[in-house]
Amino acid sequence: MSGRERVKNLSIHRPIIYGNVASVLTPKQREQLAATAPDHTHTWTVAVRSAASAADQDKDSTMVGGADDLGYFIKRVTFKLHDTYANPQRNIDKPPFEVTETGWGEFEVQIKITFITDAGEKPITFYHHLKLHPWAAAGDPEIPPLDVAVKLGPVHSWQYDEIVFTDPFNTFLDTLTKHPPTPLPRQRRKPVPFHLAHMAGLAASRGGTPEFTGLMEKEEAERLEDARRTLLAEEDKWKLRLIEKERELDQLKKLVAERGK
Ligand code: SLL
Repeated sequence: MSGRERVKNLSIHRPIIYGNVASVLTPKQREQLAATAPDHTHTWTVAVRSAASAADQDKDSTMVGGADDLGYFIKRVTFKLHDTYANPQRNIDKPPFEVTETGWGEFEVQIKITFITDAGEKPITFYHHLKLHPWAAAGDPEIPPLDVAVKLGPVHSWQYDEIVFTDPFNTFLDTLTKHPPTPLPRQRRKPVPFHLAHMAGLAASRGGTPEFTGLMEKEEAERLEDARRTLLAEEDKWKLRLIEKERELDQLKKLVAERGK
């Protein structure tokens, strides 16, 4: 058999991350924006990247993910920004799939990924809360002032996800298998900067430039498995309750019928 057809009962996935990094504007940057956007306080980059970070990164790099060029299966990423931005719909048609801007506020970014035509797949949409302000310590929701935030360094907020293609077209499957994703490292390769080490355990994106690892992937899988088990147990519990209630109802109906006699 030849020609383009779907390969049944097969699914293949590609790990991606989407999210943003943000930094407080330097005095020089603020000066440059004084005439056009005097209220802007931050510069940020929102992006869709491969999950693995490049191994040969500079130790000061704040780049998260992006080891692989995703252009082999992604045709376009559309970032829909807040309406306060000029041309809020930004279409990015080649890697890197990202938008860098300056601004003053956090908002929800709509991220639509369109696949190459050969994929024959519908676009998928993610939503990301653009994060500018430092992650609050537990129980302290205050936004620190800019002079404090600047000392904490860039703020990262990234989400790991896997794009799953089910019953892919044979030609698309070929394209995908020709581009295996860079595996995630088992553990973080970048040390957490000393002054942030006390926060390192709180969240994946705290304490320096984060990196997605195989260990995190495993932990996420375990969390999902736990959740699945809990759901199944809940389902069983409610099924039992339902059976009990149905029995009760039957008995009551019988009682009513007998009384009516
Ligand atoms: C808020 N929901 O009300 C948010 C909106 C808007 C962000 C944040 C600047 C745009 C521009 C900008 O940061 N907009 O001046 O081009 O807080």
